[in-house]
Amino acid sequence: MDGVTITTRRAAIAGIAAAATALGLGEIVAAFITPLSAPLSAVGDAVIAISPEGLDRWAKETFGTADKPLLLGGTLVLLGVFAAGIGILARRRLAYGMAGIVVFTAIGVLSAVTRPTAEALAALPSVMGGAGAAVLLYLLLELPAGQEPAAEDPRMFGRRRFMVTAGAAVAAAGVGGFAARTLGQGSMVEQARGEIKLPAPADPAPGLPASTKLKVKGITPWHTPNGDFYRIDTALTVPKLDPAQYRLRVYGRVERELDLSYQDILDMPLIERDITISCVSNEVGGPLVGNARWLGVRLSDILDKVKPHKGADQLVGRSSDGFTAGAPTELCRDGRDAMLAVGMNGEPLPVDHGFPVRMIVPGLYGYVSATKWLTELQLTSFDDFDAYWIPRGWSTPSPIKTTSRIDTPSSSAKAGTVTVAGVAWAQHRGIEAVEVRVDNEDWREAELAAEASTDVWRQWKWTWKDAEPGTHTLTVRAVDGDGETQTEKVAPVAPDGATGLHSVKVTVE
Ligand SMILES: Nc1nc2c(c(=O)[nH]1)N[C@H]1C(S)=C(S)[C@@H](COP(=O)(O)O)O[C@H]1N2
Ligand SMILES: [Mo]
Repeated sequence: MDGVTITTRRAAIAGIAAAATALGLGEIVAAFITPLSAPLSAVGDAVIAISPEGLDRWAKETFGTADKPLLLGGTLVLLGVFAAGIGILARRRLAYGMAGIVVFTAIGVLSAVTRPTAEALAALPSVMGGAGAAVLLYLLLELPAGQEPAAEDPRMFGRRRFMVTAGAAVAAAGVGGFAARTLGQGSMVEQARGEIKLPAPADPAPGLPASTKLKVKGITPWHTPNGDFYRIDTALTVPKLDPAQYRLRVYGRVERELDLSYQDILDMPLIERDITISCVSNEVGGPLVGNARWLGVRLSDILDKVKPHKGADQLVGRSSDGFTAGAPTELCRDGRDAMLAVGMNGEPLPVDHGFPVRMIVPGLYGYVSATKWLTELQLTSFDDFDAYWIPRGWSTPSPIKTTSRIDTPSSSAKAGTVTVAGVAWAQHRGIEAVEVRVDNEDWREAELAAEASTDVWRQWKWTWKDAEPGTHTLTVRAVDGDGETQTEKVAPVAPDGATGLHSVKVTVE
């Protein structure tokens, strides 16, 4: 070989640098189209979309809400390994490396153009990223190989040039890509959100008696602050909708279609209600539940305007990213406070929780009702359309299971008097009683906070007077507003919600 020697290690680094450059360039180009078309987002989203229901559920159960960072991290590690391989192949023959880049570009392009919301130019970020990677690989591997070695120290010359080229490319793509992510659409939407002044509700939330909230250390706060509210969705990159451009289309089996702007929605009479929402994937005792004060338009007001046809028994909410959830039309207008929410705990919906508009239906799990980033309401039937989670093994809408949770103590307590406390929920039926059991003793009636409405959870507490040293098991169960006692029968989260009783093991000292 007569040019500068290229070591395997250097070839691997060249491959990784080319991949990093491709991702950064892709982010920059995507900032001018839509963040969802960036190669990493597009591929991640495609993986979520095609992953079989079992894998999806496994990821949720194993990683909880950390599944997205893990998916991204895993994708990056895999990409790094392949990129190093491409570099090594390119060292043997540049054409091999180029072929590898073409394959990866194709994966990016295919992922981007098959997203349900793909824009016309969705392929461009991956194509430009791939082109950038090809150029860099050529500069790093082919040019130096053909070049005359410098007289004094051939290795030195080659190494410096290599490091500068690779470093500059990765740094430029990295800084540019990061800037594109943070200064692009996302920050514009955050700014627009910050400038919104929500109108006062025509029908404010009913006043709460002081006794709605218990003063117990360690109990779940009655209102969940927005920053602590659980988040569940399939979005790897959260949709950022500009309220100025926002449209909500109401169509399907209706007498009259509607097309509303964000302002049109704000101009309608707004109601304000405390409503507890929960996720069907919540394990017994789990954290996927929260209570917020929502501000929004009654769904029945919207439905009265469009006049659904007979047989349009399903109201499907579709989000800007293609997710769908379908609720029974009748239930959305049976007098309950089903709404299109624009506000959450006194501020515009946070972007993570569906800004600018989402659906909330008291008494239904989120996956069949609570579409975030809502852009379409479609009147159809359950026979004609399956929403997102239905073909993935989850059932059509069914009532939320009666659930109770012990918040405190969590694992240890001091002997003597111990306050046991938590929350219980059975939205739209309400909670009538909560009972606590120590080990295998009798069930004891807990004290309940006042009921704000049947659509919210109730805090409860029970004073354990004579906690003796040792390990004890505390168990809780609730009775719902229909007088039904929470079942101790254990069921998994799929297909329609977990059952069983929440227990904690407490070491008393
Ligand atoms: N667009 C969109 N909306 C969605 C989802 C989703 O994946 N995408 N997930 C639903 C599910 S399963 C739940 S439990 C709730 C969670 O709402 P939160 O993230 O505001 O708590 O949102 C619902 N709305
Ligand atoms: Mo959910």
